[in-house]
Amino acid sequence: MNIIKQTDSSLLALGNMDKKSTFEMTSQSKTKVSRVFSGVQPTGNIHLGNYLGALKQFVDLQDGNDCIYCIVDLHAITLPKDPGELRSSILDVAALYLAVGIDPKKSIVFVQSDVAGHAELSWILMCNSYTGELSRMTQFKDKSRGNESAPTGLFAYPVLMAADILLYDSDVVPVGSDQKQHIELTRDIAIRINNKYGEDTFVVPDGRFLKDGARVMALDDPTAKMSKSSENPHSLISLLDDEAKIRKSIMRATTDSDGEIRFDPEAKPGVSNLLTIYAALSGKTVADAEHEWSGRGYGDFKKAIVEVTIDALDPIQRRYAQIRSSDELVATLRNGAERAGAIAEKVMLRVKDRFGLGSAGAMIESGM
Ligand code: AQP
Repeated sequence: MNIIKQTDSSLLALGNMDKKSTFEMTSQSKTKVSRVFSGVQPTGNIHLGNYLGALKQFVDLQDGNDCIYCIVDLHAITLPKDPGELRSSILDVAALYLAVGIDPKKSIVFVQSDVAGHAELSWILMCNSYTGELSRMTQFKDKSRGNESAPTGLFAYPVLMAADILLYDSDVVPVGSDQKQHIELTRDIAIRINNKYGEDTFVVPDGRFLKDGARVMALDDPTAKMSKSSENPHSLISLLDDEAKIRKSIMRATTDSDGEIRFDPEAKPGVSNLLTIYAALSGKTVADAEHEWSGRGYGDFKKAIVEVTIDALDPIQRRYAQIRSSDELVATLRNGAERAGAIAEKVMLRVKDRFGLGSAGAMIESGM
């Protein structure tokens, strides 16, 4: 994996600096620090899929890496969203980030629309991506199905996601496996632009997907992924669900009629999904969980999943309640936006220079 850091540059110092050194990235193979970037949409309460596929990775990666975690509110408006609900969801997701263990002293936590570079870079990338490749994105196909007037933002949001990642010279992007196609697109766009405008225009990032938990399925339909926007509340477990809701959703989860607890996602998607959830929340491997429950009944298995889920979510919910009502939350986000904005500004200077955009390059060109 590339370990790439940028040289310091600022708009103020621009006129006095050599053009090349101002915008070049320098490879610092001495340092082991990787830049990590990821985000979650404030489109509703974070569920077990988001937690096990993405958030747990965010927390694990904090030590020894340079992590930036974003609440991607610009993505949340690709489908209509009530402004009051959006404001509240942004704070909910931010509080949940901190409650699961993201430490703002170690990681940058901020709201996407607080840093203008996301939208700005998105336009530049949009001009270097093709309608054909965007039409092939399965999430667009799923979300626009049957909608004759799907918003353009729904079509273009994978490019915004590419901008989110490339704006921070990110090396690693921890996500669930539903995002594989979008990470591939990000890499394709970065490589395409690097080939045209200079190899060091963008860092080409790698996706990071977990072996277990990368795709948690809906409890009512284990052939579809667990999703915030599901209409059936019992298809998911939100991190903020109370005990009664957790019990009800898990006890009524779809299984099958052969009564055998075995990991086989093709033949037994419901049971395999429950094994994945049980293993991830109890800190075991799926193989160990399968061994533990082999020959036993679905009823007892589901009761055990209820218990491990309640045990795992209880401390998160307690921390969440404290953080969500504290004044510190907004201060943390403001501070995060400043730190993220400083990194983004440097990358935008470099990218605009490569493309010949803006007055900064013109100032150098004219010797000012
Ligand atoms: N079911 C899942 N299993 C594992 N990982 C998942 N992720 C989402 N669903 C699962 C991962 O969570 C991170 C944040 O996702 P997001 O909120 O940005 O968008 P999403 O993937 O579209 O999630 P939802 O829950 O399905 O939201 P809606 O319904 O609003 O579209 C990502 O890393 C994602 O991979």
